[in-house]
Amino acid sequence: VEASIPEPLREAWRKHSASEFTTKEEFEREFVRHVETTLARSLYNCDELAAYSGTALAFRDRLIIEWNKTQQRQTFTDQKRVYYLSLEFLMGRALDNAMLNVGMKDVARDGLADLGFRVEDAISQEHDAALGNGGLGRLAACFLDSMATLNYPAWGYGLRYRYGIFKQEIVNGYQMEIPDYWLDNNPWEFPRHDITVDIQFYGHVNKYQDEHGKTCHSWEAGETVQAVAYDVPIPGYRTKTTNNLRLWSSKASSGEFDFQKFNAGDYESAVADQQTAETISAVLYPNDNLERGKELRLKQQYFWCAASLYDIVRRFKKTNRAWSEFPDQIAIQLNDTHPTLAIVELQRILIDFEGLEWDEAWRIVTGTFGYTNHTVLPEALEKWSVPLMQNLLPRHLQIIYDINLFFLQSVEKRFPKDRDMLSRVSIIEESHPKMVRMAHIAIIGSHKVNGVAELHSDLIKTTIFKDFVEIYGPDRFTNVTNGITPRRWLHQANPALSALIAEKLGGYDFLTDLTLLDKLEAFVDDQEFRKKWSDIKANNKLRLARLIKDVTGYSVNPQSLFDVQVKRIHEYKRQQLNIFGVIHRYLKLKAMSAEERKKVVPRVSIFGGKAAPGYWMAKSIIYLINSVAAVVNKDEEIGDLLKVIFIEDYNVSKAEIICPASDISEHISTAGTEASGTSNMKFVLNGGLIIGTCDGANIEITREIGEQNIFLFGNLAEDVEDLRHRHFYGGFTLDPQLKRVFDSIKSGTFGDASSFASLIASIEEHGDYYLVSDDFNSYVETHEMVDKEFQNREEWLAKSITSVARMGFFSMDRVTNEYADSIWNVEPLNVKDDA
Ligand code: OX2
Repeated sequence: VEASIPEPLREAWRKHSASEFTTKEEFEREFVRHVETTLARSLYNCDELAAYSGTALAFRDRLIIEWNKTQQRQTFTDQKRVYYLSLEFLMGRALDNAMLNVGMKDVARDGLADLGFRVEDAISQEHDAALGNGGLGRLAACFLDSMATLNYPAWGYGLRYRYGIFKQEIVNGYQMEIPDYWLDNNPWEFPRHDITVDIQFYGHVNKYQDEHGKTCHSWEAGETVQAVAYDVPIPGYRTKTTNNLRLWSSKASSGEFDFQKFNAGDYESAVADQQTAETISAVLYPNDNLERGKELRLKQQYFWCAASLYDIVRRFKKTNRAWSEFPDQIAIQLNDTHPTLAIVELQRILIDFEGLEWDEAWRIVTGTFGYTNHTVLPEALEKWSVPLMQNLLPRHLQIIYDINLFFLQSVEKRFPKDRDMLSRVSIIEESHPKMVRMAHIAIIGSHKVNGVAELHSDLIKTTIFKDFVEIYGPDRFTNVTNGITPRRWLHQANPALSALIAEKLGGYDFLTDLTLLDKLEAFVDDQEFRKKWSDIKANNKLRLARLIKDVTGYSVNPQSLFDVQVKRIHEYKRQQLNIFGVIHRYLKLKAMSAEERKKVVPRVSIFGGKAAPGYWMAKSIIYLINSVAAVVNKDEEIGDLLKVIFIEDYNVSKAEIICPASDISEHISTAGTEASGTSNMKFVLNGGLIIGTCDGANIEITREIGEQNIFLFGNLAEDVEDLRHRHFYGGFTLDPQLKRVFDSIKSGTFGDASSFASLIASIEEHGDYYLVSDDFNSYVETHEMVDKEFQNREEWLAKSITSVARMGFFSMDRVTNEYADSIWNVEPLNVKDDA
């Protein structure tokens, strides 16, 4: 490629090629240039938002220079690449991360100070990029950080939603949803108006014979929409690698903006078509662990899969390789079943357009894809109705039926006459209407299926995917326990702790090799170190107390035990168990004498998280938390002994303040329901202890840090089925302490009891599916132990330090390397300094 450009031309380009600022002066020059020209502002009207934008633009220039070089390097070396397909990328803010990853935060801080700004103020102007619901989307973001840091040639593909996850406001205790229009002032994306793909929907399939008599299919579209690429640079930490996140935006395809209508004077309806096309990428569906089968959601999925595959295939074809080499060049990872249509789309491209035979095409497809499962909850498993799919994607449905036919024929051969097995594993569920089971396509069309924590990976093999283990053998199924990026979740969120660790370990290498943290154990008894450690926690608690004051108006005593549960509100995550526990504590406090109260450890119970807008029970839980807060927080008799806080609009940037400030955090899902959890890791990595059930990654955290350093309680996953059965057939007895809690709610202590009736009924009357009553006693007792142990500050501190020292396993870098070795078969790219 290079040789095709004449030397003088290359020379001219080289001479004027953009260069990166490296000094404070250069940064200031770039900053002022952007403020004055790009933003058309001046010294006199440069406010904090403009200071943010100017800084962001200066850093963006740096990133894009490295981005260009990285893309060239990856094209020239022509190694196998990874494509990570995720409908969600919960990125949070980019500026702080970019500054830290390129190692220029101090330069920016000093430069901004010269110009009259504080770097923290500039950083806090940025709007979170919140293109995700919770853990699944944040995991995708951590992947991007790790893949770039480890120099993997990797791209993310997603949707460029105009509206991210809604903003949550609490009004009179209730959740209100405000649209999150986040794209104004977003300097981090590069529109690629030249990279577009026409995506078709609806219509019908023509069958015909080609000149060799072979039966062929062509899909005549009923509607065409255009996908436009927007690129977001992803800088690695301390490396030149800057990878790409490509997000697709929808608009009317150029042919579609109907000039006939326009010429006929029907301008309004021509514009209306345009708007219809744009709705495809308009909004992120705000459900976590729930699928609702909406047509627009299926349109989003196909739009994004088809555009991404077109792009991937186009890039592959430029290399002029044989199709059989496709899986040696490309690995595609499916983040849950949301991108499953990519499997069908690749098969369609290979047989309908490239003329491959079915078997050859299918070998390529299965060699390319890997599928990550994130849940066993039945309500989250995707199914699409056959009539819906027939209408929207007629050719894909035919291919799905063919995949199913060949698959079932092979199963039939191995398990002759096992009709039940055939109907269980069929892609098509024989219901009314018939449904397409996306997880079955994902398993059949991938060479590896993985769960996200050991217990979860065992559960999928023994429950929902048991038959497939029999069919394919255990090797198709594997576990890769989740992790988190220490760059954002330690270095960025907790700079003081990161600096203290660096001081002890002689530098920041632990940020790229988190197992080095184990060297901290040698300092557990070092008094000076312990003092600094506990001062840092105290400061982080102060920082959170200020945030609490800002967003709720409540003042909390930073000396109290900070007890935090922040995550999506969901019955299986059991925020109801937590708030019932808080009520129990309140009732106990009320019954105490003044003398007894003196011995009580003051506590702040902190909640945060969004409920899906249509999830009534989750919204009732939020309302109960706020109703309890309203009563408890103004009870003068109780004062600082108990405060209840709901932090509205929990998001990534708030998590960065909350995680470093916990004494204890709660990960208390019904055993067997939380696939992994990742905030548990963030809290422990920041020196907080956790209270949790034997669920998801809590189990492996316990294995790593030792059971003396974690507060475990509750029933085990293996007992859950039995208990549920007993609730229905053996009669149900409510835990007596929980009964007292319910009695106080029913008597109106926290306002109109009818608001909480369904919450209580789900436990008392409807079988207590999530085992709140079964676990209540153990939960309450464990909290009493927490209170006791918190009073022994020295012991507590030792636990905190020891736990952090043992968290190396949960680095996202370990996770990424495991995927690379056991699923993708890709190598990192060697990044030379001169490249
Ligand atoms: C979440 C899971 O609920 C959580 O346990 C896990 O840590 C996270 O994914 C990342 O693996 N939607 N969100 C999830 O699963 C689904 C489906």
